[in-house]
Amino acid sequence: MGSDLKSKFSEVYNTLKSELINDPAFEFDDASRQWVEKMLDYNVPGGKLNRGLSVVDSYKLLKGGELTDNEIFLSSALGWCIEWLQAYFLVLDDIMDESHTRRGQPCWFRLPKVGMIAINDGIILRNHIPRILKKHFRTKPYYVDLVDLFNEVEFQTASGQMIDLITTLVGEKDLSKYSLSTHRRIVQYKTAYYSFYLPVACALLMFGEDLEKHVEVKNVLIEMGTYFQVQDDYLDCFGAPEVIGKIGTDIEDFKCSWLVVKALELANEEQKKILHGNYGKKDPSSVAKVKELYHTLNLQGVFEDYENKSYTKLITSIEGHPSKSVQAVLKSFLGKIYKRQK
Ligand code: DMA
Ligand code: MG
Ligand code: MG
Ligand code: MG
Repeated sequence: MGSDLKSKFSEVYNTLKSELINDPAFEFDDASRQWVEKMLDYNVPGGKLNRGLSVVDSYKLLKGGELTDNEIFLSSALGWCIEWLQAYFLVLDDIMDESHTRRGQPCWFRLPKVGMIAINDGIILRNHIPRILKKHFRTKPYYVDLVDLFNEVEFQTASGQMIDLITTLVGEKDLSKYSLSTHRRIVQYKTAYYSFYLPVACALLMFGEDLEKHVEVKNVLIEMGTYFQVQDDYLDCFGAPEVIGKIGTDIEDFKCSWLVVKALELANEEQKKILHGNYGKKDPSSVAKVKELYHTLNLQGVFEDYENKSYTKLITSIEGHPSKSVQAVLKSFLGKIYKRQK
């Protein structure tokens, strides 16, 4: 994607922010306006912006030609709605996962002046989305479908987060209950819908398409999202914190991560004992023992193999699609995440 579209995308953030800050709710109230501005700047634009930019990118590939200024603005605004949704989920996810850093800075709730106000900030972020949609898309023929899409995907993500969180209770009782099928269900719901299906679905709706006719596209995107979250699980342990911008907590948190599922699959009885005795413990020596076992089991190699196989499978599914422009959308998205380090 051209740097011109990227800088236009960033400009749209400033427009949307100033509209939200100048809400009548904060009239004559500088303190509230400043809080919202700081909260947005801290939590919304600092990521890779893959999801948001993908809406613009996908729309351009569907159209197959240059975009008008209005099309750039509208596709960017939809992209930002996804970035807002992501910010909302991450602010709350970091509280629930007891994380320390995000995007190379302390998690929002870790700031002394913020603390549990972050919960309400998450709710504010969530409430900004329908306001953006109403302001810019109310008169569009696809407005109802757009609102419905965001509602559905938010529900799916929150459900995935719930399954992610309550599954740790199962694991605490009996770690051997963690399986690839449980993992799959968690990541499909908590990550794949909002990160992969939503950006392309937004572009399709804006292009005048009926989402019901694109079930195949949806299936490929969910596969891609699953692969993306396996990468996230892998990087939680093997990624460099200064590159991924966050310190992993999956081992401490007893998470049903792809790594622990693979470890359980490959471990002998002796090694299983190490897992059962150390997984989900906060003390650094337990965490180190789990990591050492991951190394012994060569989970880096197992992951590399998974990554190569997933890529081949995804490319094959994509090339089976009848439309060349849809193929281009999917390949572009896959290219952004294949072998990612962050
Ligand atoms: C996060 O899963 C999913 C959502 C919906 C925020 P995670 O806790 O593994 O994400 P991260 O590693 O970024 O904290
Ligand atoms: Mg987390
Ligand atoms: Mg989480
Ligand atoms: Mg993670």
